[in-house]
Amino acid sequence: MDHAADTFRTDLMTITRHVLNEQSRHPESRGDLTILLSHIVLGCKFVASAVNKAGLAKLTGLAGETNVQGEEQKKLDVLSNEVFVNALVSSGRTCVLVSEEDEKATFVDPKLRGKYCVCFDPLDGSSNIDCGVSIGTIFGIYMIKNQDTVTLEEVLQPGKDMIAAGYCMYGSSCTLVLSTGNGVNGFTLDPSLGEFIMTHPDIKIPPKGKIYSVNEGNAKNWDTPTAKYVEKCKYPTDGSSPKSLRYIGSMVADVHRTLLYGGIFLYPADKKSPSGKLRVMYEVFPMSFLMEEAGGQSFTGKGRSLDLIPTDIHDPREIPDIPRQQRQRGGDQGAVRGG
Ligand code: FBP
Repeated sequence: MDHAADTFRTDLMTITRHVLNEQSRHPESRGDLTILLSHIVLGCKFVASAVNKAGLAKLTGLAGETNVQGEEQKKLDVLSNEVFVNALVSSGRTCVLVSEEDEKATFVDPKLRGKYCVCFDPLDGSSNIDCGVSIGTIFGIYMIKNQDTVTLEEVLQPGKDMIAAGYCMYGSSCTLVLSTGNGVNGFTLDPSLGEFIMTHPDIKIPPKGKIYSVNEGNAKNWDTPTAKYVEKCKYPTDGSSPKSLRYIGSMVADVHRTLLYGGIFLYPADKKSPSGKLRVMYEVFPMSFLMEEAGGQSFTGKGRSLDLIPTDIHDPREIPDIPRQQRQRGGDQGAVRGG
């Protein structure tokens, strides 16, 4: 291994260079997606630095608000959300935003609009923020037919209509994994350059994995098929060795490990959360898009995750004692936001 050559590697494949190469594969492109992605990258760099110095800058702990899921918001949740909403609106390439931290979809001021809808979880794995365990940002991008007349109906698209997705993991190193529909690539932030450099080209999930990842603390609420499957991971009857359990409790980190090492990550619906816990538009869809692009699969237990058609921007949103079919489709869930 020629560390010297590596240290002074001069032909750097930055994420910007990679995205521009991808853009050149689409002669019709005006570079809007490239500009949008560069603003998402900026948001990730900001959050990476904030997470890094959270303890020092008193950014740990609660913000004193609760989000649409009824979860107490962490200071970093609120800060990350603000950074991404500002970056996405100021890109001039978005018309509607869906954030885990905002009850309503954000409709961008018509004067500042572009053709993309971005669904994002600004800081996933909140339960791990204050103990310094890996957390991350998740995003998925849709093209909107008419940015001037966009409605919430148009946002509630199946995951398979996404045109790009990614996550940024804030861990021992900061890694951004991205797909624009032509494979999956990983980039590591070089703090000395402030640049994301390609370190994981063309990620392909290993066909076989020795790891299963699930919160076994929910086992008593599982349905029989789930319980049987996990049992098989622990006590295989085909003579193969038992799988190892790995569970971090941050979807970004658990999915990142699964993409690189193989295996399975699952968050099954159960008696406590009959529709599951992971949010469809800004957790399940982006991660399923990446998993499929990397040669893996993503299922709901009943079908392909990306075929799901959400009925609400925060699906599954358990609105107590209002059965699903009575729930209003779309309705007034939007707010307007300018630069
Ligand atoms: P948020 O932290 O963004 O709400 O995400 C949900 C999440 O933290 C996932 O990252 C993770 O996979 C899961 O919930 C962990 O849930 P649990 O603590 O129930 O195992």
